[in-house]
Amino acid sequence: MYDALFVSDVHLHETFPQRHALFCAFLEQKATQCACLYILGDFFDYYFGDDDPCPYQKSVADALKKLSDKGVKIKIMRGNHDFLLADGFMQQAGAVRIDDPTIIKHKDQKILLSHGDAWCTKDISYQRLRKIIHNRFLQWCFLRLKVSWRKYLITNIDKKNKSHYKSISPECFDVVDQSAIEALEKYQCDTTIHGHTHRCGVHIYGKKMRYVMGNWHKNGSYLSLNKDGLNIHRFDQD
Ligand SMILES: [Mn+2]
Repeated sequence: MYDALFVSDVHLHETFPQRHALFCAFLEQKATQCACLYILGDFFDYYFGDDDPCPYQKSVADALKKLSDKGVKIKIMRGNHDFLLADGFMQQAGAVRIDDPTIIKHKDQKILLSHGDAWCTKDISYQRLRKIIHNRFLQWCFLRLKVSWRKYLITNIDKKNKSHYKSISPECFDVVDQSAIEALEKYQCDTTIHGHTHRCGVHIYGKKMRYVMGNWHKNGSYLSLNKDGLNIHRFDQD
């Protein structure tokens, strides 16, 4: 039994049925073994609002609800792909939304949870976009638009973002170590867990640690937390 499991960047979408099946297998086989499942952003590849009548969203919420009905707590943070995830989805899924960043306590350790994109500080134009998409007032206005308009605008932002990534060097969209260290110091944590970059691994800064989760494009990636600490795992379907 684990105290918590962590995933991020599952990037679920109805056009990726294998990924969906892989994540559902994880929910049934692994997530039942933990007290709390944390989803740290980019759970959906696209998300146009809780009022989107798309049946796919409902099927994902139902899969999470099955897990929460078994007594597992589910906590979800928004990423840059699903910044419109809100309480309507959380209710359907039996989940609770958490802020970015969030601090959790485990024994005498404080762990900083984040999506991680706020620390990609070399990418100035992305940081500008990030401020816009997470602005509460702009989100409120955006949610007043018809779902079809939101779809049009979000897919266009995404297209621009993808071409932007092609035009910059790979280290430009990685987390800047110094930015992560500053956040760890600010919140007085020794460890952080995040996703976003899809560069699964562990970074050590003296006594401080940064755990990065991978994406779910081919196989699953998750982190476990129990009395022995944190461990990175890969998840494959049997
Ligand atoms: Mn992301």
